Amino acid sequence: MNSPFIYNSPTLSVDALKHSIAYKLMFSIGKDPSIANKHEWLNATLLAVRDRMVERWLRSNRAQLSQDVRQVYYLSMEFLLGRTLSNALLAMGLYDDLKQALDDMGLDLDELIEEENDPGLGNGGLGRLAACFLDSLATMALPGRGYGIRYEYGMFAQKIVNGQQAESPDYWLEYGNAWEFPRHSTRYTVRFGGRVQQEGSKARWVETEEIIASACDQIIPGYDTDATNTLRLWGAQASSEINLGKFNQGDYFAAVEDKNHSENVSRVLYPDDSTYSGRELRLRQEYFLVSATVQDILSRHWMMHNTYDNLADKFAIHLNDTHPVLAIPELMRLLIDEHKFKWLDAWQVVTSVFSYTNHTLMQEALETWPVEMLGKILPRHLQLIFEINEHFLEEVQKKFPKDNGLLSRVSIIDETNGRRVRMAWLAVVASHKVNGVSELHSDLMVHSLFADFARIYTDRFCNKTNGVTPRRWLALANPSLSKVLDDAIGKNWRTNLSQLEDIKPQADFPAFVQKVRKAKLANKQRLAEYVAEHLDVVIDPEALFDVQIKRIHEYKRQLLNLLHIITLYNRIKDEPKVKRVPRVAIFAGKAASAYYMAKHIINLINDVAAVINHDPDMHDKLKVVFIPNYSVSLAQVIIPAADLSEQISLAGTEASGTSNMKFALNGALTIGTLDGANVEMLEHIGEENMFIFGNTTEQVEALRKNGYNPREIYEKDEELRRVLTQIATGVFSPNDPRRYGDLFDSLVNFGDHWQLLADYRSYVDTHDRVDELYRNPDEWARRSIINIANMGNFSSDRTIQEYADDIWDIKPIRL
Ligand code: 26W
Repeated sequence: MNSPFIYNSPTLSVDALKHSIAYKLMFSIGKDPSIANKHEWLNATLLAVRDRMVERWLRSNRAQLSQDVRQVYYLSMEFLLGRTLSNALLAMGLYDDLKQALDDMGLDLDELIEEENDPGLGNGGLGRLAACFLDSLATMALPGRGYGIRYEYGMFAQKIVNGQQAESPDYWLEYGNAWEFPRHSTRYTVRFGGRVQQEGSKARWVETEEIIASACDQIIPGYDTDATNTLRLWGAQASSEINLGKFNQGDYFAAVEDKNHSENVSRVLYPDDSTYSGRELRLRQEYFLVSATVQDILSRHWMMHNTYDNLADKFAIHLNDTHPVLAIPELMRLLIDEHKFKWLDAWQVVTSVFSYTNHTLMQEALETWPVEMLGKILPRHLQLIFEINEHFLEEVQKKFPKDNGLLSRVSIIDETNGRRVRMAWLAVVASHKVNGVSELHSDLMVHSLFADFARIYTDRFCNKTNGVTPRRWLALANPSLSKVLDDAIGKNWRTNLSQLEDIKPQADFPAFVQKVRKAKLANKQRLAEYVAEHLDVVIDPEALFDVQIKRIHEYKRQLLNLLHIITLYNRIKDEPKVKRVPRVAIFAGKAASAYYMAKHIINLINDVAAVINHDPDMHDKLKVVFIPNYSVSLAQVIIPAADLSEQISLAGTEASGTSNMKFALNGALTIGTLDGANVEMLEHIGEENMFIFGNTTEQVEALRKNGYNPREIYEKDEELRRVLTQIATGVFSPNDPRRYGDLFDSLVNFGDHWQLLADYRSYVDTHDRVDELYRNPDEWARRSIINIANMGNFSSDRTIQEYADDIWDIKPIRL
């Protein structure tokens, strides 16, 4: 079966695939083909495809071991991978053969692909970035592994009920997960609680409660290469199946409860991005991830080298935000308590292996743990953190003896706020590199959040602008545009995105422009079908698709978008006869379950949609849709269909954004503020080809400092006043006219924290320019092509190359 000949010959490959799918169905799933359902066929197919990848995987692993290269371990509480089957087929070039094979068996591959569940093991940008990075690492044959948690429940499923978000649990493992390899023998004990017993200078952590972390591996295929990496996810198991003591005392239920308690650690993803919750279970999850991971890294190192003397030469550990920061004291603890390292030697290792990415400057998202809670759950780690802090403060004191106040500002322990441990500070002190995710964000980082640290550590901070993988976000998501590109410039853009520049000259050739337009139209039709089927709303594929899809958050300003839509509504109402550019405003995104304002905004979007979509005057001019349950797979359908990409966060608040890149890569034009990576996109795309509006970071700051009076804007701008009054008086919620009074107040009376009103006029006027351009479809398409052509820089391959060179010091393996 493993003769390369089989894979080289299409017919044999098709036959072999048919054979192995049937074989898997019978012998792994245990089902008769005549009665198997779709899920069973899907699982059989996944297993058959996986087999074809295992060989590469083993070869890759063997090469990594024998070449003994430096590795990176990427620690993240979230990996938002998206569906695996289509991606694996793309990576291996197996799509056509499999389609044929399934066709011969009376099955439809595209239907099976849609049947696969989309594991939502992340909240948004940060988790998806981790997934793009894994894809790039593998594709570039860079030795790296991801480490995360195998949550049983991912991001909640969102439904819209009476215009409001309703959450339900996402048990993504319902039909099993054919793709993973449980590693029943790769298990580590993770301990919590207890106390520290001092024996001379030696500390012993005793009387702990124990949980088992058990590994589950996923193959991460590289595109068009043998190189294949691993994502290892940890699941929690009770250390003894049930508490035998309690069981023997006859208390069966208490015994089973204990088991459940332990296993809760990997039960569910925290569905909150950007507000820190400080809950004990979250702390346990974070420690669970890092303890199992660091033990695994050390044991693998020992297996390969039989010594711990060369740790820092052999691996780098990357912290995706502060969530895995406890890896720092955990590595210290293991080296000192278990492997007899001296404190300073352990610290030397720590500061050479760790690096950390910051993904947000927002105060409310910064993790700090109460000293008391940390001391209760991880007493030994708290002790080590105090020691790290002492060493660090001593060093600072020596370097800046005269700076009063510096010590308390940089102390890892925040004494001003009921004694808390500042995780970001710990990350900065222990890492040799700290990076932000766009030039603007990295700049702000060293001038605001980490300003003191930038003085202390002058060459620690750097920028690594985010990127996205062209495999999933162009080749997979947009087959029609991919085909146009392949015909024009060949297929190599998949691994060398800068080649897209070669389409530039064609932007002036009508034939090429027509092809690009046709591809876009096909994608818009695909989305229109989805909307018709799932929302029962008819949208016209010829209309301008104006799209904002991302987490619902006040700083991202979905509400500003809505103010513009209501403005359009009023204009149409006032002059129904005037010919206009037809528009469909498309929203999608989840709100954290405890985030009142975000949920309220979802409600308003749906209320506005109901009014507009039922108004005959709006009929072919304006529609609003909120597509529920946003996910990676939905993004793959929506993004290629967008004409206009809304990237309208308040300047200085969005660290980078990554959907901005995905949209432009798929030929949408951007309307956006000078925020996050929009700034760099502008540098590449040129201002003629982007719609930039609104205040800059400096202007936002100035308003904050010198006083900002939203009420004045409200009173002066007649169109705006009308819109806000309508919201406040129940025009969109006639049965509950006061429903949005608080939204009105937050904007007009309570300071408009995200400065929507300050940017409203320039936003609306810029949208008028959008309309004007859309009236000229060829010119629109030409600019869209210029956008695509200039996106080369925003491949995650570029980002990962920079991490590999400047932070991790890793090189590709030879295969
Ligand atoms: C502790 C709660 C919590 C959970 C998640 C706080 C913060 C987060 C993340 C940092 C939120 C996040 O996903 N940030 C996004 O990261 C992307 C990848 O770098 C950026 O493109 C987005 O701008 C940033 O908001």
